[in-house]
Parts: sequence; C-alpha cells; structure tokens
Amino acid sequence: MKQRSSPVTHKAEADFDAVVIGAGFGGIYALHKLRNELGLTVRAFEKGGGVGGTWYWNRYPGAMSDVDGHVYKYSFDKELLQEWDWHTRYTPQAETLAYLETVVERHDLARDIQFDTAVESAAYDEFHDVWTLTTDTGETVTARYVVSALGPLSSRNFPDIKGLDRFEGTLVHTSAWPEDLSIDGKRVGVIGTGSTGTQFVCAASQTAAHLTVFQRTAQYVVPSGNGPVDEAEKAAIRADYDRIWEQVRTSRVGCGFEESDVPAMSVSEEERRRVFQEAWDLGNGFRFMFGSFGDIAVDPDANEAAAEFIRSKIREIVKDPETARKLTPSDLYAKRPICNQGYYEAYNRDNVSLVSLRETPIVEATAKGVVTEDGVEHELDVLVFATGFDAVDGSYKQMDIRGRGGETIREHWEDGASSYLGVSVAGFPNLFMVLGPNSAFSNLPPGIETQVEWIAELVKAVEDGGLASIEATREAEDAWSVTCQETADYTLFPKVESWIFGANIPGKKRTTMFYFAGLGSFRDKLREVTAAGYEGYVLR
Ligand code: N01
Repeated sequence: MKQRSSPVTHKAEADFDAVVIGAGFGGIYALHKLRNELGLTVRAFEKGGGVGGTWYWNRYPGAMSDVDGHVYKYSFDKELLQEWDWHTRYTPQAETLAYLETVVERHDLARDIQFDTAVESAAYDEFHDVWTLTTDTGETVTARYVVSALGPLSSRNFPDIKGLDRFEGTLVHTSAWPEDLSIDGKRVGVIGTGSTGTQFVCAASQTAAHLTVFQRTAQYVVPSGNGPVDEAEKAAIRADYDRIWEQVRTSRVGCGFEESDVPAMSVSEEERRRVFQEAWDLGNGFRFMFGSFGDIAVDPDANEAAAEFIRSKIREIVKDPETARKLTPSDLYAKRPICNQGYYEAYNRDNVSLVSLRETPIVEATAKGVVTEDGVEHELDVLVFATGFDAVDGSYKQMDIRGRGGETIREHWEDGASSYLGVSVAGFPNLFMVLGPNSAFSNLPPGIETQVEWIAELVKAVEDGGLASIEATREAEDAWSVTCQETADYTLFPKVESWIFGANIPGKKRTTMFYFAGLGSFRDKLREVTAAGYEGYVLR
C-alpha cells in the first residue's frame, strides 16, 4: 500500500461524500453502510419510481427468486430476519420487493434516495479527487466516492426481428412488465427459455388462452420443490440463522445447502441415480448441480450423467415425443442452473405449443403475430421478450463514465470487461462497483453484502488515513482477470454459450465475467488483500 504523507481534507469540495447509483439490493445496502455506519453524506439516485432494482422491474407473471427465500435476504439486519414472515420456500417478486421496502423504511434510507432519476455520466477530476455526475433530470452533483450498483442484469436484450413495428399487439420485455398488463385469456408468445422464460411459461400456461413458446436452445430444468413452509420450519430457520449465514459465506454458491465433495463417477450407477432422484425430489437448480455431487460443473462424465438424468425426466414427463425431442438439450449442463415448478409438464397442456427456432426461425413480424420459416403465422395478442440482458458490463456501457485522463469505461473495457475483485477499475479512483465484472458467481444477496462491506472497508481506509483516494493498479486488475479466467477454465461453463460469458449478445466479445472459485474463496481473497495492506491498491 502506498500512501501520500500529508492528509488532505476534501469534504468541503463536493456536494456529497458519496453518490450511490441504483437502489436495488446493492444500492440500498451501500447507502446504509456509508451513511448509517460510516457517517458520510450520501445521495442515491434511482431511475425507477421506487426501490428494489431487479425486484422493482421484473414483474412478469411467475417472477420469483429461485434460491431458497430465507437466504435470498440480507444477513445484516438480524432483527428483521426474526420478524419477517414468509409462506413459501421461494419468494415471489412482490414479497422480495416488500422486504426491500421494509429494509429501506427500518433504516430510514428513502430520504436520501432520489427516484425517477438516472445518472447519465460520471467524470473524475484527478486534480481535485472529485467525481462530477449528471442526471437525466438535468442535475449536476459532485461526490468524492461513487458506488455504482447498476445491477448485472438490467440492460435489456431485444432480438432484432424484421417488421416488429408492424405488430399491432402488445410487445413487452419481462424486465419492463407494466403493472396493468394481464395475459389472462390472451394469445401469448414468449421468446426465450432461460430462468425468466421458464418461470414465465409455468405461470402463463395456467392463464393464457394459448401460449406459444419460441425456444432457441433447449434448457436443463429441474424442479424447484416450491411449496408451503410451516411454522416449525420457520422457527428452526430463525433459531439457526447465525450458522446458516456462516455456511453461506464459506460455501461456493452461497445458496444455503451443503455442497457435495463426492465425485459423481466414484459411486455406482445405481447410487448416482438415487442421488440425482433425491436432488430432483428436493428441488432447486443450484442444489441439483452443486449439492448432488461435487464435480458436475467440472468433470465431463459427471456432467453427462446429470444431463442424461434430466433428459430421461423430459422423456418421462412430456407426452408428445416430438415436443419432448425439441425440449431435450444435447449440450453440456453448464449454464446458470434453472429450476421451477412444472416446466416440462406445461407442454402437456392443450393451450401450450413449442416452436424450435433452430428448426423454424422467426422470419418476420406481422400485424397479427410472427411468421416462422415454415410459413406458419403465429397469431398473438402479446409477444413477450424473455431474452435476457447485456449482462454485467452492459449497464455500464450505457453510461458515460470517465476516469483518469478522460479514459471512458468503454475504452477501458474494449478487450472485455475487467476489474479488481469485481469492485475497482484501474484509472477510476474512488469508483466502486457492486457486482462489477469478475465478482463471485454465487447467490447474489450474500455476494452483494460481501462486496458492499468491502467497499465500506476501502472507503474507511481512505477516511481514517485522511487521504483522498484509493485506486486499483492495472497489474492487480490484470492479475484478477487471469485468476478469474483460470477459475472459469477449471469448470465446464465456458464451453457453452451463455450470458455469463457475453455469448448471448451478437458482437459482444466473449470474456470471463465471474470468479468461479466460490464465495468462500472470494471472501478469503479479500481478507488476504486486507492483511497485505490493501495489496493491489494505491491509497493517496
Ligand atoms: O436470460 P437468459 P434470463 N432469439 O439470457 C433466448 C437471473 N434470473 O432473463 O439460450 C431467440 O438466461 C436465449 O436463447 P439461447 C439468472 O441469473 C434469476 O432468462 O441464448 N432467442 C435464452 O433462452 C439468469 O441466469 C431469477 O439460445 C433468444 C433466453 O432468450 C439471468 O437472470 C429469475 C434471442 C435468455 O435467457 C438471466 O436470465 C430470472 C434471440 N435473438 C432470472 N436472444 C431468479 O430466480 C436471446 N434468446 C433469482
């Protein structure tokens, strides 16, 4: 750690000590940490009309967290964990939103959040160590620190479909679902079968007059095991929260179940099938992938065994063999795991049909719907894009962020998004990202807490030292990129096309965007960096 010897005082030179961008899980906690715990003056800007981030925008039918609800929360507010009541294993969108609103109220945060305001630019003045930010409401503010909690899955991806402007029905992206849009009794089409699309299919199949699913790549989907939680289970969870969070923080994916270390091929075929069946019955995608055996995401044979088990379930569940064939994936089981209730079963309903876009791509939209290559016109009242996001760096590239020497973040990331520890970028002092590129691949709330606490620690180091700035070195950032690449290459994840590596966006450079060695290992790394005097950072 390098330090400038003469302390400087910057408080008077900026409107706020810190600006937080976004009021989702990350921004809310950052505001709480910096204002309520470090005593800084903070202004948060939120483009939405309320708090919640992902849980504010994603109101599509079926939207819910697919990680067990009791660990899809903050761990810091222990009292609220004791008071909070819930009814089902997974938390529906409206309940997570209500939870976040409650956190904001309990910690008196709303008075420092400016809603309906998007930050458009942020530029660093390296002579005065101050960031200047402009908003779409025409305001300009200055701050010594910027915490950007933009959300890794917030920049929407829309497929380019010829003639879409001709469509006379309703077009909607799942993450911009209007509160008053009902699909009940309507002819609905959905493009995309990721975590979002499959959740939507389960819900929409129950209420739409007809649902046409446009699938590009078949997915491995396991049951979520959702259902009611009784009072005894809730009491047991509440009494055990300290141990639960400790387990989450030291685990790989942070989802609250015991992860397996047993190699899949070390047991007999019969035992393997028994374990997969048990995981299938218990439900949860992360649990199926990381809790059944320890090497499904890394060993090709183990992966194929898990994949084949799921394929056998598709054959068993889906009655029409042609639909089952289209739904059966042939690639590796190495995307962010998906689970929900009744996905494959939905295709047995008379009101659901499946179109394989690999076999019959959409050629154009018409006034009435979309036409596929086989000449069929699919008539629709509502066309839903469950087509995902320009993930991780996409939301940053929409903003004009300039660091030292006027370098833009787009220029800095020309060869692929990078950071030091998912938080800091060389040449962008005092800018801290929550879930920036190369953050831990895990359940997001504990990942977010880890990073926000780290950011607060870094800010405190600057404040306590009477210093002006903290900045990652280029060497540290490059070394972290190599580490993340190595952790990814150890797994099978880079071998399939998914948003995790930017493969879903045409023209986007394929880069590793996560640290794959787990949340526990990521937290160890942060402790090592602290113990080594903030190694990889320059404090001035
Ligand atoms: O997005 P996705 P998502 N033409 O990118 C298809 C989190 N999440 O919103 O596979 C046709 O995964 C695309 O097809 P293909 C979670 O981390 C969490 O579903 O690229 N199709 C795919 O089927 C998740 O991983 C929860 O061939 C096109 C789909 O659209 C992440 O968000 C709930 C297309 C996009 O899938 C993203 O999930 C929901 C095109 N041009 C989401 N472009 C929780 O429960 C894309 N597709 C917490």
